[in-house]
Amino acid sequence: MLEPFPQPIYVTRPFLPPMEEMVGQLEDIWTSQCLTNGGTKHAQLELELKELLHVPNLSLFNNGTIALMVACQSLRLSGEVITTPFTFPATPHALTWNGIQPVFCDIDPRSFTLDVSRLERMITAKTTAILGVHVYGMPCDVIKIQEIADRYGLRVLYDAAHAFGVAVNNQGIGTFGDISMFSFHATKLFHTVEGGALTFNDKRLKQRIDLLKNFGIANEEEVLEPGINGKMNELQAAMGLLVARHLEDERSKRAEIIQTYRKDLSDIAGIDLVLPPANVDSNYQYCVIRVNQRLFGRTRDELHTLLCDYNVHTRKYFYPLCSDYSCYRHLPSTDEKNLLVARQVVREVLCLPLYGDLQLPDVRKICALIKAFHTPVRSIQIIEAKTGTFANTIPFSA
Ligand code: T4K
Repeated sequence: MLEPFPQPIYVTRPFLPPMEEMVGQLEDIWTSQCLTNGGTKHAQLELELKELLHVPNLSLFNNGTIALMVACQSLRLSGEVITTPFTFPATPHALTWNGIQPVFCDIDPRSFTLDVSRLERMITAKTTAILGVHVYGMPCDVIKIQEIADRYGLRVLYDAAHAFGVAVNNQGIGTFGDISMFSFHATKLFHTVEGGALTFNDKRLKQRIDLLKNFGIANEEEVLEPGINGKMNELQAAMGLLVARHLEDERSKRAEIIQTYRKDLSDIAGIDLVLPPANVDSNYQYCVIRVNQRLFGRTRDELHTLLCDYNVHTRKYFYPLCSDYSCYRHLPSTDEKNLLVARQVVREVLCLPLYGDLQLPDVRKICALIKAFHTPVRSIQIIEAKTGTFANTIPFSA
């Protein structure tokens, strides 16, 4: 008999370094009296992250959304930008805040990222860029996207909010396209409480990006552009330095949890664990399953509610599609027929709890619950009116 968990199990929990390590960082900050506007912690974190992410250039930000907005400004994007509807609201909103119209392209049924076979037909005379999202840390088809962008003279941006530490064929994910944005929100594998970064290959961008995130201030007497406040402060940077120290430990614990899910979910019909292809180094940011209602016997929404009743709080990331938000529904690209795959995927995916402190027996229990909720192909027994005996058994799927 499976009992509900006594305490809520959330989809994630932030990694917290030992408190005494943070106290040491705070002492440094108190001594320096430098709290923000580019202190030593900030400088050190930029250096460390360039190495960790295997990128040549990096600028830190106070969060990923502002970073993405600045990325658009730094490339002077305008008109229309093609992106995915299967993402967090920050992706299209960063475009809209720049006066750019998001154009939603359907997604690939396996990677859930932009379907490159449909990209070209979304390009118009107003298109200035493609904004791919490495959703759940699953890389976009970076090679084909670049080919298409080069053919049409478009810029390429990546929302790599979920992709810290991901590599494709041993190449850091932040080296593809013109600019990539990483989120360092508390819910991410690597975090600075709130925070983010832009990475880019062209070193000339560094000066412009750093100018834009500091109000456009060049020096005490010159303001060159209408910039914004996107600066990461010293307390955020200090947290980042500590989280970085423990990153590999957190990542390997998550890898073990994913292996446990993989094993225990493998024999449940209609439940597929979503995993990246073999040439990708995963960061284990999310544990995503896809629910096939016909085989599992229940919908994704039913499974979500049932788990909730047992105190397991999964998330339907990223339902609803951005194209279904009231602020975007009027756009031509939100047409039902344009987004068939995204519409199906968004009804079938569920993010299960995943964080380093999640105990393996709890993972096994979550899997056992899912197994218990599985309703095999049901049978209706039709009783013949005349004889009262069982005449037939008709299998059907829900
Ligand atoms: N692009 C993409 C593709 C993104 O996914 C995101 C952010 C962005 C851009 C923007 O980056 P940032 O500007 O945020 O850097 C969370 C995060 O707030 C958000 O950063 C993230 N994506 C998104 C996928 O997840 P919510 O609204 O789901 O968070 P919340 O508060 O419901 O937290 C989820 C669970 O985590 C809670 O049930 C409990 C646990 N939790 C959360 C926090 C904040 C804790 O245990 N402690 C905590 O402090 O958005």
